[in-house]
Amino acid sequence: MSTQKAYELAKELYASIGVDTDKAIARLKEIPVSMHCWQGDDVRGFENPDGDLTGGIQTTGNYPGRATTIDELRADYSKATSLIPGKKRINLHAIYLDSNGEKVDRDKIEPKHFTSWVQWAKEQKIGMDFNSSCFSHPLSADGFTLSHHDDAIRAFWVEHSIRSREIAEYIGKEMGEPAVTNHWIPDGFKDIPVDRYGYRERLIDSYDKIFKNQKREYNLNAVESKVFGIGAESCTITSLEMCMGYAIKNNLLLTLDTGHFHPTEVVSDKISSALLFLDDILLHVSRPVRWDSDHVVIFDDELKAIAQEITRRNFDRRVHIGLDFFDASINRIAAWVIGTRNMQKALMYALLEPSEKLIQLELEGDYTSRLALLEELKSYPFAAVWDYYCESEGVPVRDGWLREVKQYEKDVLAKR
Ligand code: RNT
Ligand code: ZN
Repeated sequence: MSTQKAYELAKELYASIGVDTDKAIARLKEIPVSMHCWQGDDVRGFENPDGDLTGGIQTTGNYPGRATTIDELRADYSKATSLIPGKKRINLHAIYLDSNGEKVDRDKIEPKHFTSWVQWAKEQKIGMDFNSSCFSHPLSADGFTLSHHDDAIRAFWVEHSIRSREIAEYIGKEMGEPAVTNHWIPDGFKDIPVDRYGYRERLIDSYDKIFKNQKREYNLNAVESKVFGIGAESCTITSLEMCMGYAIKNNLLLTLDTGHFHPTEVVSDKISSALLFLDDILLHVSRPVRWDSDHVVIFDDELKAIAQEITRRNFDRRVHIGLDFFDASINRIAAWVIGTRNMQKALMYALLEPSEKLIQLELEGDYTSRLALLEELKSYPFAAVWDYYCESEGVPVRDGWLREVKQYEKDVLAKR
């Protein structure tokens, strides 16, 4: 059956429960997903690509064909985006600077190191987001950056973070829409600390210096919480309370990473609370497997629940969707395509709900109908709508994209 024909049937069926599939598609088209650059090269960047990845995060696997130059990363990234419908944004870390081979330390980075990225993003017709990089550096080797007890080291990371914020403001100004900049730090203790307060007090002092004079018209700053890291199992300085408290008080965004909580906690339950106190939040959609393992995002119940929390109450603009996974054991372009398309698929699934009707049933206390409808919706033909959307966006339908990735692997990746 043609994709078009399947869509017509699905459209009719959804219309019978009051869902307009054309409207759902139009809305999905406008929801950007920020695709992280770091899936393409195992979080190495171009400042010191042969250095170790530190900061309590880890990529495992050695699938061949990793991008090792800016040109390779850009080529791989645009191969991936050519297979993904809708609006995309590239999420860059500061260590992906283009310095023409010159060694530029973190406290010396400038907008000029990112002009070629801006140019490229414009050509690609994608948005841009940014991140400070407070890891994989000799001055973060003992596990502390913005909360460091050594004033000189702390000042180094404050300077790096201020420059990152300013670069992001330059990017937002150039691109004509604000960038979203995430500030994640690895700071934490392997063993039980005695002065948690002191470290957190210093972190606040650093944050105050970094965000003073922030220009929200060009860039939105976000602080990312985390429950633990490798080597920081007993205490992370950026706990949820720290980041949420600071964000509320200082008009920042809170970053909720799906891998940064205890295994039975879910981000889908946190979005509504955060949005009652904050204008915007940033998501790092990932897939933790027993720990913050950063597996590729799959189409699971929690992903759908996150999408539903966004769409049911029309938080499309207040929730900035970023992805954060890094799997080096499979084709990296496929990883991007699978994870990003799954995020969009989950949004499509959520947009095809009769949300108002469900909310009404809940208010009436008719939990029987609420459960019945939610369960029946699971076997409605949402895939026919998704396929039609892909076709109308000019990207491969269903697994058609895989052939292209395999071909690219043969033609390009295998020759690296
Ligand atoms: C680490 C955080 C952070 C990083 C990226 C590279 O635990 O999730 O977001 O994954 O910034
Ligand atoms: Zn993250």
